[in-house]
Amino acid sequence: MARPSTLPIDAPTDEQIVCHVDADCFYVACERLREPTLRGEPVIVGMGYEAGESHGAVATASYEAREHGVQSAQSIEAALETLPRRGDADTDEPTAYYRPVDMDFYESVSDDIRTVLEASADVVRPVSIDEAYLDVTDRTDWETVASFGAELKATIRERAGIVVSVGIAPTMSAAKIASDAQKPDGLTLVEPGEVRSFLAPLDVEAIHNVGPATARKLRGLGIETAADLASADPDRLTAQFGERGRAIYRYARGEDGRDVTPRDDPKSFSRESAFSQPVADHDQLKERVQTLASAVADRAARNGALYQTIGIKVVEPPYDVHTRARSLSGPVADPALLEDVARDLLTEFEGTRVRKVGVRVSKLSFTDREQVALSGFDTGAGSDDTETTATERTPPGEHSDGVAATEATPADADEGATSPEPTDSPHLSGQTTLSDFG
Ligand code: DCP
Ligand code: MG
Repeated sequence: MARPSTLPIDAPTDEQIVCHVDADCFYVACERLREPTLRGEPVIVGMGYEAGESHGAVATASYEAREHGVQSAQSIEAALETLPRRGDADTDEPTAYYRPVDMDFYESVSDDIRTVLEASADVVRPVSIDEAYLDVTDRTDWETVASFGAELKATIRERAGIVVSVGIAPTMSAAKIASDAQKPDGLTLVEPGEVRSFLAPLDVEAIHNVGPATARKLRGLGIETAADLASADPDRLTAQFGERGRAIYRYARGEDGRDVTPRDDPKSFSRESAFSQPVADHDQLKERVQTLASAVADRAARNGALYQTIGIKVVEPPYDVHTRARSLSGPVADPALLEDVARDLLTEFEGTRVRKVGVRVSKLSFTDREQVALSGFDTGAGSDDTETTATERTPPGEHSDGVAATEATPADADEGATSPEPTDSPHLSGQTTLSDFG
């Protein structure tokens, strides 16, 4: 357990718990599911490859084949030189099985994995066919997260038949690097407070938003590792790379405030905040909810969103998640009303010990700010309240409505970003934690 000891006792803890899950030699693992004799053998799956032919490229190779130097994107011809087709070669030579890509089958296996992920996390962000980020902040804690990760791996193996590697960290960047650190069948945990030292020895290119071209330029400046980048002069980096310079400097220092968000359009905006110790003082909770409501209102405003439903989340230790929501008669953009409703919903929890609170607006409609200002909505809309209540341990898939806004960075081909990533980095050094809840 490594919460920063400098935090005052009532300060919110600002860690999300992020899992990054990535299947091991995924296409090969799928082939082995339906052809168990391939287990333990060198296997190569070829894209554009047909049985008995030598055209196409290696989509992936099993770890047994990788030992011989076969790797993704190599030509099948080259792979065949290293590892002839089983049955074609003299018996003494190492050989491999070759199989053509079968996307329909791999996608069905990917769906099986996804079903387990959805049941295990409040937010799932798929990145590719075999890879996803999970926000599991409310499903576990830093004391027990290692067994949570082990259980997740075991469930995926049991339900989908696939071995995955998992990285767990307080940031998306560190979780992704961690999942790769002990492949195959890895489980790597980077605790809060360890992120910077975990990143330090890595090549700059491992840092989020540093692609090959930026890495080359950095090396030209004598900046080779994440540690070098983390201790570089941020002004110099900004002069050289513009805003990206400051961003990569912060990523190298382990400061990655990106929240795990689904890829869909935003359906809600939410902020939440955890306490390092459960809090029963209702005034303190009210104050926190007010701060969060105001942050949510800001975020909605920045995105030109009107909201019709206002909700709160209250988490009782250890993991009992209560949500309350109230629908207004029409969509509004009204920070004062938002704060009032959120505080009002909280009154039900007077006397409850709470370890986390959150505020969310949903049922969004988007318009431009000018229209909002001119439209003169009746914001005394509390009148026809439809109050929905739910008290439960968060059920599988409950995240589905909990989409948080992402503010995409401009695509930068050079940096090979796999997806538009949110840049909203609410690192408020010891201040209210602002992360989304589902
Ligand atoms: N893939 C591909 N072409 C590439 C890289 C990957 O077609 N150049 C496909 C095949 C992989 C799948 O995508 O099985 C997932 O990609 P990964 O990078 O996660 O690779 P693997 O899952 O195969 O291996 P690892 O165990 O390293 O994750
Ligand atoms: Mg993989």
